[in-house]
Amino acid sequence: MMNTWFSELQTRHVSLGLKIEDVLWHEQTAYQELAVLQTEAYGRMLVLDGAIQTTIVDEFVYHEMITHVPLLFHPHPRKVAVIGGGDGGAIREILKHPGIEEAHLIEIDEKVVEASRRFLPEIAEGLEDDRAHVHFTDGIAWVKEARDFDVIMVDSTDPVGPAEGLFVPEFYQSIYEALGSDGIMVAQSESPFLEPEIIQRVMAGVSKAFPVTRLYLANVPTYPSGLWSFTMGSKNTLKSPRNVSLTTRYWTPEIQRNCFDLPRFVEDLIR
Ligand code: AG3
Repeated sequence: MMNTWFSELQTRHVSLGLKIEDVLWHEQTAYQELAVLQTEAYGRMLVLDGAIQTTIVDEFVYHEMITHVPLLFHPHPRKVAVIGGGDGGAIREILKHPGIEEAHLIEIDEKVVEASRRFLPEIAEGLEDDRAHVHFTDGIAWVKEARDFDVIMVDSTDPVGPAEGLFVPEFYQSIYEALGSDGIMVAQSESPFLEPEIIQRVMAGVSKAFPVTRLYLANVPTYPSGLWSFTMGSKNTLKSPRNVSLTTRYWTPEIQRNCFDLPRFVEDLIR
């Protein structure tokens, strides 16, 4: 393949093009179109229904930020769950925290885990840990039965297709009920540049269920616009984050301390 490009149509008017060296896997699963591509610039990359999910080069940003920020606001996280996130990157980061006893992954599409284990082992490695439990089932139904979780992270695809039901107020309410008394949730909530109304929708939905709601950002170059958001909900007032020494590449204690400092236009968006 001499000059082959993959481009994600991020909106009707914006696309990101990456030069492809190889197609490692491509199939229509029961839920979505799955591809693992070898890119020149970002290494191996997982794509679902045409949307870039993760790449070897920049995955650390998203996986560190979706996990460490909420985990360090919880006083003693032991039992946590990731809804979606079949690549396993969030689980790998969660397991860096000393007190974790159980890290559950609830992924609807078995093929995402299979492809990640095979082609993205650096990301999926956490899934082989004894504390990791993988459930191939619908996250919405699973959360309704779950109880006493400390932190729940919604590591979903965009709110179209299989993930649509992960962006509605009823789902955040079920998460609230699945959490213990110090419970915290976080959900990936898209780009403030390209999808501001999704951020507003997630914020509104999470604040219906949780008394405390916060937004924070991180720079993920392969996601639409490169600026990404996470919406956190907490049952209690947030205290200062705990101090834990973690080996990371994006997250720092300083980023954690200042994570709720937002650019003016993002503050305005969620006011
Ligand atoms: N889940 C969030 C990906 C959303 C990206 N959207 C897009 N490319 N249009 C990432 C899964 C990583 N564990």
